[in-house]
Amino acid sequence: MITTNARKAAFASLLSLALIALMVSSGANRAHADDIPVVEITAKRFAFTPDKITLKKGQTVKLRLHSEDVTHGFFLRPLKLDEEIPAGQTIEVTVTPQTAGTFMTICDHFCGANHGNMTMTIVVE
Ligand SMILES: [Cu+2]
Repeated sequence: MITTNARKAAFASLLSLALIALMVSSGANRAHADDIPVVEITAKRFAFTPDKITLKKGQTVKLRLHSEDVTHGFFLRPLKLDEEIPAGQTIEVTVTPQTAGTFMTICDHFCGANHGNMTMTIVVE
C-alpha cells in the first residue's frame, strides 16, 4: 500500500523531471533562435532608428523593436507586420519577406503631433 508521503515524493520527483525537461527544451529553443539574424530598431517620437534597413527576400530575420518613450506602432501590410511597441518596452517579431521592393513602415499608434511623419523604409532585395 502506498502511503501519502510516498505519493507526495513520487509526485515531487515527477514534477522536478517535468521542470528539467522544460528547462532543457527552452534552452534548445533559445540556441535555435540565436541562428536568426537580429535587426535592432528603436522607436522614439517621431522617428525610427535606423530609418532604413535592407532585408533579403526569403531570409528570416528577427526585428527587435524598442520604444524609448511612448507606445508606438509598427505597421507594414506587405510584410504582414502590425505590431504595437509598448512604452519603454522591447518586442520581437520574426519576419520572412517574400516580395522584393521598397516598403514604408508607419507608426500606426498615435504618439503625438508629428506622428504622421513617423516612418521607416524597409528594402527587400
Ligand atoms: Cu506614432
